[in-house]
Amino acid sequence: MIKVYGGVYSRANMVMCALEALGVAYENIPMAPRSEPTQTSEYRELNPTGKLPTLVDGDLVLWESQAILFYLARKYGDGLLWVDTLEQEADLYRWSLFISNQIEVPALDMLLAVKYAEGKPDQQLIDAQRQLLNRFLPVLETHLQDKDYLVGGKLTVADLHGATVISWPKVAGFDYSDYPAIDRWVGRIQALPVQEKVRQHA
Ligand SMILES: N[C@@H](CCC(=O)N[C@@H](CS)C(=O)NCC(=O)O)C(=O)O
Repeated sequence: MIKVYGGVYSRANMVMCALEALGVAYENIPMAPRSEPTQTSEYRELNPTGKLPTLVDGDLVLWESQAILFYLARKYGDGLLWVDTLEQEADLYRWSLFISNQIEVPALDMLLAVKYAEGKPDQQLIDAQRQLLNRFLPVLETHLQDKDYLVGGKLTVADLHGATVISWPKVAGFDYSDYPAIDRWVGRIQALPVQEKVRQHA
């Protein structure tokens, strides 16, 4: 059976949501980021970065969450969570990579700056991340204005990854009122029944 290393409060969440949506059985090995089990030689043999998630599917050992999502949709989707044409596939890569290259770092840094601040968040750092987010979020806002999903008019792995990343600054208090289309899209993806199923692993 497929194994997913990483708990629900890590990027393994997206991987489990994809597996639930695809109806593929899996075993979850819940590990917290930077926890001791992620630093063992056994785990590092699977994932030399010591990070989460890692997927094991038969002989295939795969890390990097987007690579895992693309693999699962292509291998098990039969059209689900993926797009139908090469052009749409290019569009899926475009939006997924745009989010991971331009938005993921400031989104995560903002979340961590608040989560580990022990009541004293570094306001300068948070303001710098806010500036970066405000540079790129308008592009996504315009794109989503007339769409329910990022690409192809259907739910894909790009939505599962993207909406998770975009939700992190909100936890840190980032105000999305200037980005109503993004806010609606994140809410739509977070309300998917698969999200509730995965939360039950918590
Ligand atoms: N680009 C990697 C990032 C992986 C990552 O940073 N995972 C977090 C958990 S969500 C982690 O394990 N962090 C531990 C660390 O930074 O050492 C991916 O998408 O898989």
